[in-house]
Amino acid sequence: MSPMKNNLLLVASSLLSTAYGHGYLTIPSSRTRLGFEAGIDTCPECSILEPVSAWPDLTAAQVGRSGPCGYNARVSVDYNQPTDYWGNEPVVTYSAGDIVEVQWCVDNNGDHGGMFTYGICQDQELVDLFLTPGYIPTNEEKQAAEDCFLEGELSCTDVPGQSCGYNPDCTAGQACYRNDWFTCNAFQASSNRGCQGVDAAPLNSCATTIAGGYTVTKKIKIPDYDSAHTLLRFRWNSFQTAQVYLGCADIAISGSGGSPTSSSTATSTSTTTSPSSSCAAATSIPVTFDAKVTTSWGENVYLVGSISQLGSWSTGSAVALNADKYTSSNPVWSVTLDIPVGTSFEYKYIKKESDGSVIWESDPNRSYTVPSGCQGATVTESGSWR
Ligand SMILES: *[C@@H]1O[C@H](CO)[C@@H](O)[C@H](O)[C@H]1NC(C)=O
Ligand SMILES: [Cu+2]
Repeated sequence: MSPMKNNLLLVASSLLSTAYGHGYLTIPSSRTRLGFEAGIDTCPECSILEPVSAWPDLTAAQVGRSGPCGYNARVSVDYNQPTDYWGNEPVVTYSAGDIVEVQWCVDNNGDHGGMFTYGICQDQELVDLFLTPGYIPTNEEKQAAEDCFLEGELSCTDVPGQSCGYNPDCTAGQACYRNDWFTCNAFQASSNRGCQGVDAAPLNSCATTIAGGYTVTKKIKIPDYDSAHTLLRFRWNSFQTAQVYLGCADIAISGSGGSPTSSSTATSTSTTTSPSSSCAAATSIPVTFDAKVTTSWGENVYLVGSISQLGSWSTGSAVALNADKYTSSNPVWSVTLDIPVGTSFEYKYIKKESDGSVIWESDPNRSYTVPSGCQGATVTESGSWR
């Protein structure tokens, strides 16, 4: 990056940091996303609670008018209340115990670092206040719900093998308790400040209105809870600015004992308008497989699995990963494959030795379902050799 461009970025981000865009929950479709797609919200990444003492005390900020679901002061939209465009029915049904992929979108000028978390409040009466058409919860009710969402925090580390460097699971002193951006460099760094995200997702892999967005994809574990209509709350405590960003998606959870095949895929229900009018649905999505595998010289890593693109379990047809990102401290092998949305498959990583022999990962098989998304969306599936 040239010094010139770097200076421009510095200026732009300092000017924009209080006024403009940051991030919002996109999968499952949040109320904010639906408001954006319905044309009601001109800046979905701009629902901001400020000023607050957001860092490092992650829970101290009172939510006030923002509530758990966000208030966008630029357009005076209160997402804590249902409208014709959101809040009347769930956008997705999960099963208790499911591990599902969720995603939010961060603006390229608003990557303020910090930590993000998801929560589900299991007090249905309280949540119902946010599902009642025509009713705006009081600030006290909003705070009570926020406290309940924080109590019902979905711990990042509940998902086996997930890397949790940006979630409040960790405490001061741990390596994950960090002050840098979600990007690969500290925001005080003089160069390479914007190298894109937790997932290394490309710019414009999701929609924002300021400088283009990139996705942040993680998995959450759905708690053992049953509700025909409740809320998934997303919260990002900014490090760089005294701000918190909040949003909710309307979801349903079929409790334990439900059919294990009831899916975790987004069965998007239509509301009064077509919420996806500004989002052309992708038929296939580039899925990046990042595998941490420490290898020695001459060893290579491959992906083999149950679909033809992954060699139908034949090691001779396995897909080679590349070591472009590999370092001794972060031994990542990677490959990106375009796979049709909704495809479910099982797979494993294998190592091929220089003498041609194959070393398999231990059981169980890994499994994956390609999520649905807008054209341009990307997802990353990260894992470590086992
Ligand atoms: C993994 O998948 C292969 C191929 O379908 C199957 O033979 C094997 O039993 C599976 N392993 C486990 C632990 O389920
Ligand atoms: Cu900002």
